Amino acid sequence: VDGGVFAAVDIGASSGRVILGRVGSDGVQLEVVHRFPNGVVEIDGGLRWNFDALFAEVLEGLRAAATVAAVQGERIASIGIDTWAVDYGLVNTAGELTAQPFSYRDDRSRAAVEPVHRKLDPARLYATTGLQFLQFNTIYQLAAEKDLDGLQALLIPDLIAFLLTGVRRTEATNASTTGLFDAVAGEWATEFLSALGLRRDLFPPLIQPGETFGALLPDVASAVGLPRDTKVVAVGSHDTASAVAAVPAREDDFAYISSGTWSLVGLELKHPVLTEASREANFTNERGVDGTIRYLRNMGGLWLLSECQRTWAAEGFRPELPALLQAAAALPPGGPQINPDDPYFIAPDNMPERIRAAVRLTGDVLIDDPAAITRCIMDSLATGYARTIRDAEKLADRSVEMVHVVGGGSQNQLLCQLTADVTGRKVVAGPVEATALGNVLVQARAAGAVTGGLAELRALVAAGSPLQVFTPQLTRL
Ligand code: LFR
Repeated sequence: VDGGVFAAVDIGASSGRVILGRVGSDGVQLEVVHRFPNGVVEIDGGLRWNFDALFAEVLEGLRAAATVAAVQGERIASIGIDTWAVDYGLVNTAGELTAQPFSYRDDRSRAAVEPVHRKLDPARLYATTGLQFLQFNTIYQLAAEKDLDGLQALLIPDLIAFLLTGVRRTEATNASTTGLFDAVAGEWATEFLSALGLRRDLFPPLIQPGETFGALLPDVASAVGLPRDTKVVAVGSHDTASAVAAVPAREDDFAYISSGTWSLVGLELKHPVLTEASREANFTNERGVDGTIRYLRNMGGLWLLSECQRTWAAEGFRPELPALLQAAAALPPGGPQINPDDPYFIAPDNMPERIRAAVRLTGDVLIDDPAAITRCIMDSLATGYARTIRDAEKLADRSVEMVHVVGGGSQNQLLCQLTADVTGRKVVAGPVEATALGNVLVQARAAGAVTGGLAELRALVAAGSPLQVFTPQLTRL
């Protein structure tokens, strides 16, 4: 380990940050230099991301990073970018963004599913892409576009990289979430693009994590106060790819839960599982750093709770999260549950009532009380995690002893304990900032500051992060 300072731009569905990562032999120290909110907004009749505002925050964050580094006498070796997957912006030949990008939570892609499946049978799609069916996969969003003439689609992190460097590329881990990517070949599934009447160059050529996009555009460099030769390096630009790269596992056979807005629950494999059984169970084979496969299911996540909190706040009730979780933990086990993966919960609107309605459909009753609703979400997530891990083991013919929880949800003690209880496995919680760590470590390796494979990167995470272990108690559900 040679040391070095790297800037990570990490934007999630509810917030973004620019972080300085200092790499040393005792791990990675992160310093958040800029934090900003994010969320879907209603613009031009659709649920979209306010990308212009996000990009302004990225520049603000890089300016802050440059200032902090200058004060410390440090040189930022490179910049890496990760965000959520699937979504894209459309850019014209002049390089201008033609509209604020749609969010995967917008409903327009739903109507495009059937027409796509009439041209490309879901079984055929899965056999090549290995991608789980989600109505918002890029392939369906693109099918809902009216006019793609002369436009190029840039996935959100690639769009940021393009605006910083002028270089158009599609980072491979994120490309694997489009539904237009061949999971075995690791290349675009061009036959699918053609079948849908999409140009082969709709997306720019691939770039792998660790490769360089290019140096900052002169205007950008001077605007943010960084040297002109500062490079933007591709990382696992799909946030989940970066998060899983930083799971502090020492063993080979582990399950992970990347816990944030979503819960991404599954295993890391060397080869995709493309069987019909796997398709029916709706498992995905997303590409990870170093060509690994993330075999997982997208499960409901803390979106369910944060949306409830948003509704409660609008009603004048603003409980602190720790107090809410404590009250939920004090409730007796065996309460009502929902299926947290139900597409019914994707859109943002009165979540407490929708959860209660879902419980009513099961013939049970969930009282209109924040603690009870919170407990219902936690129980339902833990039960879902256990089911998903069991399914993954069976479908991939593997068995795991340990469950690693990374991301924001690793701080949720109730959820971690329930997960240990219901799965009957040891749960190792942390680090919270796995995504940023994965982002920084892939940059550090590209710079030669760190050597080795994922095992070596993970050992550095384990060395530098406080982890909490939860052992299974008598099942409380
Ligand atoms: C998590 C995530 C998931 C992806 C979802 C939508 O932040 O990237 O992996 O399925 O967001 O893009």
